[in-house]
Amino acid sequence: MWTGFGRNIPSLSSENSSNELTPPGRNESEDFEAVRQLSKNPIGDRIVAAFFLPGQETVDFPSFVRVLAHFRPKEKNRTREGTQQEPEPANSRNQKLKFAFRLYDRDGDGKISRVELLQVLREMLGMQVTEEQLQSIAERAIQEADLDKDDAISFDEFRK
Ligand SMILES: [Ca+2]
Ligand SMILES: [Ca+2]
Repeated sequence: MWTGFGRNIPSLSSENSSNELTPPGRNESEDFEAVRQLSKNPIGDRIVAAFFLPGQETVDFPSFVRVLAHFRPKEKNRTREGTQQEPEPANSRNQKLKFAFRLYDRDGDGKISRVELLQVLREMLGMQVTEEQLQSIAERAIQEADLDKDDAISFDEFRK
């Protein structure tokens, strides 16, 4: 599973009694090393790696949607008392998928076209990955999800 920014941050030890010989500034250089590692492996590379696992021919579309979900602003989880609130656990997955689908289906024709997918990808990932990578990701996602080969993703194909 893709862990985003997950990385090991060394915990600061409070047991300094035997550490008197440690030169000051050591932790700063460790911090610097962590930053350097991160800049060597920018998020764009991680995103691309998440899509293109070694030996994998196609993109797993549900994973693709989950990866993209990391780039959506989190919905505020407000609890409004008094307003009608029906959790509908059985349908919640479908509701979420419909909501996500509408984000992609810009013209509302019930299908996500290659252009629409590319638009969303560009908005979500445009700062992190190259145009070439965006097109490659869109191409693979369509290939994987498009079961009836009309070069677009219907809701039925989307929720598979
Ligand atoms: Ca559309
Ligand atoms: Ca299709």
